[in-house]
Amino acid sequence: MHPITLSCGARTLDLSAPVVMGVLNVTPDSFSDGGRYTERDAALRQAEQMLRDGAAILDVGGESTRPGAAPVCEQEELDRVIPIVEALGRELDALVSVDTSTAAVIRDSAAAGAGIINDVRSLRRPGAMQAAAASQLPVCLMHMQGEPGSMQDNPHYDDVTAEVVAFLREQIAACERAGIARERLLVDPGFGFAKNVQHNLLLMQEMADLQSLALPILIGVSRKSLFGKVLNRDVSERLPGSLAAAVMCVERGAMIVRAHDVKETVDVVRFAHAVRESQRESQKELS
Ligand code: 7PM
Repeated sequence: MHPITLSCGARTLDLSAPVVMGVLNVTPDSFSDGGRYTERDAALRQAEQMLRDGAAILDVGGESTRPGAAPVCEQEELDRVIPIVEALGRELDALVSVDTSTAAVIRDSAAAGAGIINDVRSLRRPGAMQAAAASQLPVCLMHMQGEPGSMQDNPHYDDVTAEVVAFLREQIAACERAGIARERLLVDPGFGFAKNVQHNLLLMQEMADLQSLALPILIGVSRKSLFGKVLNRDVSERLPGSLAAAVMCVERGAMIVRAHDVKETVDVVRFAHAVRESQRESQKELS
């Protein structure tokens, strides 16, 4: 199977057990004009708490991937993301992933000390593949049909899981052609991205099929609208659903769980892993 550690620039990620990736908000404070300072401070405090709660990775993004979100211009994304990436590495020694699709942000993030590139567009934007190859960093490839702006309009699949696996297989091949070694890749089925409720549920049920790609699997379900639709819960009430889904994904092979509620997610991920490991332990006793 895939290796148990992942080399992430200056840092190493231990994947002998599943880990939690904390989602760090770096939304700009539009009400204070010298805001960049307060923004960075707030992000650092939130990051410290997530690390204390057991996050192995901190995911930093410019909030441009939400459905219907206005695209952020390149300079704005750089200004938001790069100082945070730099501070998290230097001041907290954190392993940082950068949620970006932009070549310049990939390049500058790597130079600022980021450890993982997390691209919901799987390096399909111009120059992104080359920038990721040059960065030497691991890359998370995520499945999405279409673009964030229009993706929820009317997604269609004949077989959602098979199409997700086929898409990821193609992106892996494209990365290898561009000089990104297979050992540097992670895969993500992209829950909530251009998928209706039935697509998301079936994809979760069949998620173990992604293990055929033989790469570490990352998933993000935290607080997504899926729980709003299935459980009729507002975004502030989606933690139980998110935790149940995290457990189910770990049972089906997920090794990195992206989440807002780090402390709670770390507990359920550890417990799901302990149950999975008990089988291995009893097999060891028998042999
Ligand atoms: C709808 C969809 C609302 C997505 C909000 C989001 C993922 C990610 C995001 C994910 C990876 C959110 C997001 N989701 N990166 N970035 N996997 N790799 O919940 O599922 O913050 S954005």
